Amino acid sequence: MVKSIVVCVIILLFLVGFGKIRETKLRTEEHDASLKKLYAKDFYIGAAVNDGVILGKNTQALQILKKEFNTISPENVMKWQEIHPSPNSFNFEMADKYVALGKKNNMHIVGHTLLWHSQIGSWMNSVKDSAVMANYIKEHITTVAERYKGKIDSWDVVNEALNEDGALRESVFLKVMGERYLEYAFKIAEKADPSAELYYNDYNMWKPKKREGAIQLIENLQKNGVKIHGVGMQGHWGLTEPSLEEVETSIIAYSKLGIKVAITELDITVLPNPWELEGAEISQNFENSDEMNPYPDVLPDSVEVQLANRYRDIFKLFLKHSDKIDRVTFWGVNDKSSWLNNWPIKKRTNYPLLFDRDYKTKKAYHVVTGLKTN
Ligand code: 9MR
Repeated sequence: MVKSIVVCVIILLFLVGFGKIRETKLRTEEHDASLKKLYAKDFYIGAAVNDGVILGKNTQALQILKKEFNTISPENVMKWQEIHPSPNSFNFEMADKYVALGKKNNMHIVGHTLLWHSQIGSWMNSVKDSAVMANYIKEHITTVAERYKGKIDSWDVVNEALNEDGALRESVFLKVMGERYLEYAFKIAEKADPSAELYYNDYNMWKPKKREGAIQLIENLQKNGVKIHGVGMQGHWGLTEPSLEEVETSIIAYSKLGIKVAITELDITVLPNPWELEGAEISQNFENSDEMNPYPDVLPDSVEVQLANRYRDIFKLFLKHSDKIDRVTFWGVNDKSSWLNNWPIKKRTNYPLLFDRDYKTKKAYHVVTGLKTN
């Protein structure tokens, strides 16, 4: 009797001890893990940064950024409206700080974006003359790209020039200058900074018709001898859409054009989608309601697992094509600051990234790192 009690106590002590060792090991692994280190041989891995990170005010986000990521994108500070608010004035204060942050931490620095119909200087919308439009575009791209010459590694030269059906978007640039604005923008960017990589960037780049349109756009540039180094697939995706097959088909198709593929703005929404909304067309906005905001306090475990599985599948696919993919960038550091809390419905609680509102790693983080450690 006494003997069996002693044996039981020994076994119990052993189990407790083992548990402690395992717990410590897990904690150490979490502490040591780093996305950028684990994926160093596959692709750059990054995050878009906002004012709080750039100014160093959000110290927790900054800590994550330095530990986990080796490339940054400016979520807003390089957009036309921010950097060039009126025809004769430029405001480089935040953009300079953004570039300094990247340099200080030895990161691959992305410029986003030189030409986008949205967030553009308001006067641009009333330009009617093609030569005047061309001059404004030239002045803008030249001034910005020359300032950061040799510092920005990769520019999103043109952003979101396509409709969902693959035709060119009726932007003010297209209306006033015609198709040639695309070639024009890339040529000016190349002249301003010949060492920077030049990208075309858009959402829903997995959709077959949009893919065809993008391929045509890129081939037209190439046919005319215009330099383009890569294509950005933004990656504002959901738990089930797009299918991995569509994403894969696009990665392969773009790569066949002889250019790099980057996943430039990755986030996975877990919230209901009003109507049949897809992508990131920011002019769309809808009413908030309890039904549309089902997890205001906490994400149920079942959905967190779904999100983790989705990230696992997506990263497996990225790894399979790491020879074609140059970079994977998340659109934000953690859930709290994601644009998806305010789009397409304002003031919801979304959970699209790998770090939660308390700057802690989520299950999704552990599966993404786990793919490289297990
Ligand atoms: O995340 C950005 C958000 O804070 C801005 O309000 C919005 C408008 O400038 O742009 C968001 O970023 C967009 C990016 O620049 C281009 N692709 C779609 C992104 C999400 O709308």
